Amino acid sequence: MKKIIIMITAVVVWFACVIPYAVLGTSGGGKSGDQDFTVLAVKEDNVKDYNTMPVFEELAEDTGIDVYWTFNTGAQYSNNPDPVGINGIDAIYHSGFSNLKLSDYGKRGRIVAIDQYLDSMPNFKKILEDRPDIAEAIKSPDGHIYSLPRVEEMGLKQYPNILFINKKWLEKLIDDNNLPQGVELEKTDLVDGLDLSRAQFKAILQKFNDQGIDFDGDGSTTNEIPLSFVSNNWQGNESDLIASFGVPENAQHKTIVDGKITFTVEDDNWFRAIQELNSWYMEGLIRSTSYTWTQDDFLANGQDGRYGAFYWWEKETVVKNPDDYIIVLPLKDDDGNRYVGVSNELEIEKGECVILSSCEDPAGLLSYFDKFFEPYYSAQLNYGSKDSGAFLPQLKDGKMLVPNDNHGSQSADDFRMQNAPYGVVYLTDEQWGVTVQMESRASLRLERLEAYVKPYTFKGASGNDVQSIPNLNYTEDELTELNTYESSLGNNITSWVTSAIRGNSAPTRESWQNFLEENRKSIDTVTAINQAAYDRYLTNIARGGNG
Ligand SMILES: [Ca+2]
Repeated sequence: MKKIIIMITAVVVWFACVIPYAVLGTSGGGKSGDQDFTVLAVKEDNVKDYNTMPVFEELAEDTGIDVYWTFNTGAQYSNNPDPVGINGIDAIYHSGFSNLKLSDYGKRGRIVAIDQYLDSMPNFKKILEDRPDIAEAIKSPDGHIYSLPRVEEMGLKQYPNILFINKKWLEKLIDDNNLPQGVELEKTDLVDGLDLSRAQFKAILQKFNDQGIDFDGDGSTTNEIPLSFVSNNWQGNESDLIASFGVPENAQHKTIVDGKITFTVEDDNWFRAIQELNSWYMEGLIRSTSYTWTQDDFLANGQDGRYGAFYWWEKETVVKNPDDYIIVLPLKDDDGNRYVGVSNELEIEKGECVILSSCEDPAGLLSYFDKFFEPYYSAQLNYGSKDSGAFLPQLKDGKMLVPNDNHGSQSADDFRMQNAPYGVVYLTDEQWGVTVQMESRASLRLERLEAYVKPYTFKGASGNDVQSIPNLNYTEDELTELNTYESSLGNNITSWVTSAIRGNSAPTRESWQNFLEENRKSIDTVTAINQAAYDRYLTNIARGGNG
């Protein structure tokens, strides 16, 4: 009945007045009112309507379950303080709920405990049996599972920064006999894996910043940007520049060294890095934009061809002339060593999809979503529908989907952005090369990481690589405490770092110590809670996820 009401405009107006933030009016096209379920998906307008995507049509045919999709943009959705209160929907796809929200809504009975419906979910049930780490990662404090996860294991996310440098600009320095002192390069050296110390790299950036040279040849000698990145972004940030000083930096300034949760900001090498970056900033080698712009701004500006060097996930999306850029090995520190940190970006993501308690047939709806975990559907959700041309028409070896990289004038990125709904997928290590071939750019990135980045992962005193912090499972009290301390600590660190680097003089040791002192309680609390949760995680994984 509720679904029919949605169709009646007059009622919609009344409804929207009574219940602000109702989902009404944001729906896709053509609902006939006879669908089995209505699911709200958070998506931007440039992503195609799920209701007409071939993969969802195929799912409907396969399961006999008809789902009507309605949409919120990210902005609409984030303005809604209580999306679970939206009338007329059975589930939220791309809910993005935090641990705290999942636990809170679950405890109050507003979203469904999915683990109670495993009999209707053979695929998900098997995943939980086969992968105790995933089971552990997606549980809430009360032991229930309140959301369907996204799992995509490619080994890419841990290393989100590669340093690229403009080969043409280096060639110009060589041609003009203008290489900085201490840098000896032949043109034949200018290939992927360029070996530079941080001091040499800085000297090259100083040349790129030389106001007398028009490196990009556009007629202006002052618009070159020596080094570019997006501070505080999940990828393409300056973490590995800081790491080059001998500290396992990442975007959260937090990592696992020898089994211990560790904040990098307390490390003397971290402070030395911030001091040095202040000098790079004052010299104009890095610009204020790197601290203020979004990743879209960074990508748009890269098209102008004025980046001498940049950190990013891959070069192909940043610049129009990727062949002109080569990979620099992680910069050598004064002691001759190279270091990179690992990010905390996870390949198991919680909170992708929640079922509302108002759903009249959770088992039915979950049996539909259970199909999403099959490689054939996961691949299409992740890359776009087979019938939209996301894959080559022929299966390789009779069973493997091969992504189609050729979309005419449309870039692979644009195609995927418009055609792939993402969300609940299960693409694990063992799927690649068996049921789905990795996208060529993903496998290229993996090759680059293996050759030029991963070998330099920071090692603890034990000789083991530092590790990402996995999805940790917190108690309710811990979640509440983290809510109090964690995000404010993150903001404080960002704000101190940004003003220290962009200051008119290098930050003093005293100001750093004061900053640490002011945040001591937060640092210690977050560390202790993370550590306790990590220790439990290790115990539970060892027990096979039955804890
Ligand atoms: Ca220029």
